[in-house]
Amino acid sequence: MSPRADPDRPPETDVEFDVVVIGGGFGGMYMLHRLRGVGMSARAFEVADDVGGTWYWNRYPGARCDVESMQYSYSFSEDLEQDWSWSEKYASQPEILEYARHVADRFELRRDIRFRTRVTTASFDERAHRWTVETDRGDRVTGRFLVSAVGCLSAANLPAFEGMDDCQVPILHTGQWPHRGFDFSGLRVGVIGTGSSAIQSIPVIARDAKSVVVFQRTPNYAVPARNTPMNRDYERRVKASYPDFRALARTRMPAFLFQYDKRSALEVPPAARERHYEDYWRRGGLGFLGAFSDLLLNQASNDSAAEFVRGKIRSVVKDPTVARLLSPSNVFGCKRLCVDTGYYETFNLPHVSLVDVSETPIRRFTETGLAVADRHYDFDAIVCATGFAAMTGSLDRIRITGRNGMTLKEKWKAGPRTYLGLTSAGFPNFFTVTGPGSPSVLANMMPAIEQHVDWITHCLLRMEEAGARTIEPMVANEDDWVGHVNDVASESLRSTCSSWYIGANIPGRPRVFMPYIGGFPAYLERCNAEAESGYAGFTIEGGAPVTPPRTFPWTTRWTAVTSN
Ligand code: N01
Repeated sequence: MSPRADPDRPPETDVEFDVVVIGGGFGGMYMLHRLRGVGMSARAFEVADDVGGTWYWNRYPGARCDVESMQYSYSFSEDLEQDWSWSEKYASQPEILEYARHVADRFELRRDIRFRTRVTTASFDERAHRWTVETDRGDRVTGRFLVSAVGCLSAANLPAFEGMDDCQVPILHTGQWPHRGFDFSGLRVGVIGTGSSAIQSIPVIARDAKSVVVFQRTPNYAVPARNTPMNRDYERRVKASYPDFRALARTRMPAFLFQYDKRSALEVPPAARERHYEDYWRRGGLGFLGAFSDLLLNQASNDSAAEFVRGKIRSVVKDPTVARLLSPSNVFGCKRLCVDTGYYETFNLPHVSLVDVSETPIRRFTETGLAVADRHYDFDAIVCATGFAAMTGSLDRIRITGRNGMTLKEKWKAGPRTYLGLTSAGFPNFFTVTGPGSPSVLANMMPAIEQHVDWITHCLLRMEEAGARTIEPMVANEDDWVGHVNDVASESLRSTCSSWYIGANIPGRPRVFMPYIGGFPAYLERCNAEAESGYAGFTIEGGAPVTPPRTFPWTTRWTAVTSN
């Protein structure tokens, strides 16, 4: 019987591991694989009943990755890279989940994962120098090291609307979609939100539904995906030189390849600039942000791109009032740029309408629908595409206690404080994969995950070799890093709006730009330098001096760890 099919497994108590891993998404899976490769014992816990993380939960109609399939995949195994074949330029959620399952099968990862299990507490025992981890299934295990791979967009944000509990209409959240699917045929559907999840799902829901009413608080910019079936010739060419292709991608700010123009938008005359935007629009995808180098740095440049996209919205949406409502006025790309397939066109359909709730918010849920201002909307289903408590939401749900009884939540109450987005002072032997303060959501997640996991694995090996007990960052270095993360954020127009990047979507959260916006290459160099210095930015207790890894540099292609 596979571990995931065992709902009645007995709790594990008093079992010791080298490493306890939280999460069975792409981060947790690769962490397990690496640890196994270097002979360290590990136990991973995962809430879901299978691997896949974000791609396990986000099963809403139209869910799809907006990083190209050939780049949104693991690079650690050449055989895997060569064997797996994507069917489309941008993979759909079912296909990515299938890929995750394939990886789990291929590397036999499930045997070290306990599914349907939520980690509730993790406490560092300062005398034993070990983490004790407890779960909602009664497990109590210990690890010398604790690695969080809980994901950045995993804690669903379901706003507490009044009357929700009494609502008789099915309420769905895009990030917690029912696994049996949901049939919208002939139904009156309300959708709350107009972020990426809504923009992907609305056109698909509208195909079946009798009517769709979209409640929009803030319009978002969306560029066309231009998804196509996989071009097999392109696939062959990439596979013929995959290592070079990946290495090149790692030299780019977001760790994926796209056409990037080094000029400022302002140095190009208006007519030529318009043609240039047209060209990028025709290509589609997130690469639109690469049309000029200063779109996120210079307000006037940004305005030119914003106006171009608003012009596109006006040219597609027939009703001028609806077009105006759908047109954002804020900084282009400040909130995460959305990638769509037929989103704006959907508002030309007679059974799709848009309700502006920016001035008059949704007042309450009722038994049969929603009340906004003095109007009531009857629905057969309500979709909340209302996003996530991003970056720290999943960690906040676990009581993580470090030195002197300090919890991580308490330490981070004014905003996350990490060194390199990997570690946090006062929490020895604790690592976060794609945590706040790392490029994470601003980068292609797959290389971001691989780089973190490899860095952590190298570090653990060096610790083992030196016989060291604990490692944690020095407060001064953490303060410097937090300052640097803030400084680079303040140079970008991305820090200027109420986005989930700064926690603004959740009432009461501190407003701090959480991901590292300095780019993947600069970040990689910093992490390399830290390791090459023998982890000079850390306090390491016990054992001989910890030596740098032997397999550097990782400048363009870090070396996989298979032995020490
Ligand atoms: O969530 P969001 P998402 N009343 O936070 C609205 C990734 N992702 O799930 O902007 C009314 O972006 C809210 O309004 P406002 C990607 O990184 C990737 O769509 O706060 N409305 C907003 O419109 C993405 O950025 C893909 O004013 C309320 C919406 O709900 C991230 O996940 C696909 C409200 C939430 O938008 C999150 O995207 C999907 C309220 N009380 C997701 N509360 C890819 O393509 C919230 N809203 C790879």
